[in-house]
Amino acid sequence: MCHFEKKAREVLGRCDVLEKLLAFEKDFLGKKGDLTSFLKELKSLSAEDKKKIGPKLQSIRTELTQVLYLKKTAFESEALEKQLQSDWIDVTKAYNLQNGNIHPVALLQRRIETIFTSMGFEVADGPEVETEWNNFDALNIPSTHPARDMQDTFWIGSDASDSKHNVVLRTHTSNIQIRSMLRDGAPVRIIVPGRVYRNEAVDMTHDATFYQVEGLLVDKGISLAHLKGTIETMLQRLFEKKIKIRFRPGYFPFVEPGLEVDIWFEFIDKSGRKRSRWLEFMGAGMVHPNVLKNCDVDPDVYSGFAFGFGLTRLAMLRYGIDDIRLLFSHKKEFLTQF
Ligand code: FA5
Repeated sequence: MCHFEKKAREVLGRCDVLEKLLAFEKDFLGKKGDLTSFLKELKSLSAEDKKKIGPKLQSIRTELTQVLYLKKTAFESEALEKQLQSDWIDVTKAYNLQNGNIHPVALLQRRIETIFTSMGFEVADGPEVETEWNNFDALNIPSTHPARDMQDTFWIGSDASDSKHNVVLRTHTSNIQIRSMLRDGAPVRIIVPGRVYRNEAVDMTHDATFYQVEGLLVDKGISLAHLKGTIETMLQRLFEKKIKIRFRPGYFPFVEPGLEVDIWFEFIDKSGRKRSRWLEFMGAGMVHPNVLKNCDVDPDVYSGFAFGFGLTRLAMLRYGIDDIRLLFSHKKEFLTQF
């Protein structure tokens, strides 16, 4: 038995692959294995020998079985690890992943922000869900004013008696003129790119949700000449060439005088001919004294200009898009062109 035990330990020690281990299990511990035969032979022994040898055989069996089990699980997990390594597949390859690209309106917004910040403007932001007072009244557009009809909006909640609590979707980014001056006073130099809403019939050039950029500069001694220089600089940097502009009288209740700014626009028509014409580009003017007063800024000390243009319309112009609806149609073929 001593000899058997020694041999079994040696063979088990030499089992360096799973196959050898399985062979050992069969030869020593299996149904017809050596140890099993010893155990069977116990029957023919005397009661005294049975007592002596039986427990010893059992303890050898337990020990060998345990070592065998430990070795077996080690080999199995090693084999599994190898298989996992060789069978590894990149499941993401099943998808045709493509890089996204920046939306043309966002692209233009970034360029405009870079241009204005280099001129010392800050980029301001604010809520799209706004009080009636910030969107209209404070901008010199009381509820009885006909200018309200030009910017019909979506009412979120209204009690008609209190414009500071009535809530609307903002119709323009001019609301941030009010918020900015009420918070920081003057001087102020900001641009406000952002989304605005109008209760509008949608067509090729009108959407009910679109983007604008507001500009506001208030300081001592500001005049229309500063406005002209600022707009010309922006256009020259945006279109990478000098752009001719002209001022026409325009009406916005929150500026006085109010202006429409046109740009001289050169383009190639459908028949391939070079064409040019004046194109309406933005509303602008000197900030109305009533607006300054509504924001606790003294109009006898400060003056300023404000302007606002449609960022979505500018994207159409810049990239030659003739239907505004394409921009937010989420069509990949269209959006990946920019
Ligand atoms: C305004 O919204 C004024 N707040 C602009 C302003 C600011 C004037 C500061 C003076 C001083 P207006 O309603 O014209 O103005 O809109 C400005 C621009 O938004 C338009 O020139 C146009 O480019 C764009 N826009 C207006 N309505 C739509 C629409 N439905 N869809 C797309 N773009 C539009």
